Amino acid sequence: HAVRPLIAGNWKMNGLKASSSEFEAILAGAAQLSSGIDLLVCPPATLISAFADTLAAANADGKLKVAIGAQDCHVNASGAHTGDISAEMLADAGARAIIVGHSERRADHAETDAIVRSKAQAVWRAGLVAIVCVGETQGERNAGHTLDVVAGQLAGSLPDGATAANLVVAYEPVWAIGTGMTPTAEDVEEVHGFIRQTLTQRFDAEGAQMRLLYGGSVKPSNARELMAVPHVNGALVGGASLKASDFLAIAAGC
Ligand code: G2H
Repeated sequence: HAVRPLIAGNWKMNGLKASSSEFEAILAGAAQLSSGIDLLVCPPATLISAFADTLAAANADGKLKVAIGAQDCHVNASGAHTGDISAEMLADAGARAIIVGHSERRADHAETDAIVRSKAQAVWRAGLVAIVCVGETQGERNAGHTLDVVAGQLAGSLPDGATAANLVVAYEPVWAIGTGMTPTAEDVEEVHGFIRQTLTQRFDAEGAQMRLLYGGSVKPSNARELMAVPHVNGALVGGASLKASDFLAIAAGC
């Protein structure tokens, strides 16, 4: 059966308490969307608790298919790690999913595949869904190494025990992030088909059902084409997720 689409917004380091009005606009719009699609909003950690309260108040009947997520976590549950936040804390604040291994974390914080794998396990330990990001740089693509790079990241970053319920994989070509450039539908199809094959080989029937998101400069004007590509089961949206109308327009095109 068909894989249920997910549109996830990654707010990155954007958003203050005043941004709750944008989140309320997302909730209002979500009520008009098809019930066959899931939305996830990943604000900065400072806003998770407040957004979770807002969501709970707006969704007493459970009809809105909207959840709150986080953008990163520490590998440990607690301890002497000044400034870090654990998956358990994010779950306690109201997060239901955590992005791990975003290319900005890999680049800015030297996160290796092994670290990303440990973080994904931490996400599961807290009972949440791990959204693991992979993707090649421009140089790697130009050199023809895209599939090798993605294969290495999948092998190194995904723990054993992944299921369609606890793992989402996001393919985000690094050169397409925040640049306005996107791969062609054919290029996305090649990589997503390869990821699906790899996941199915490793995780059997679960791999066939895992959600594969495309990320990198998704906006209302290109979402419909990208979301129609085989084995694209939704999007991880950065810049365009900050505006409720754009985020909702992307979801409507899914
Ligand atoms: C890729 C994406 C969200 P943007 O990082 O994860 O960001 O849509 O701004 O390219």
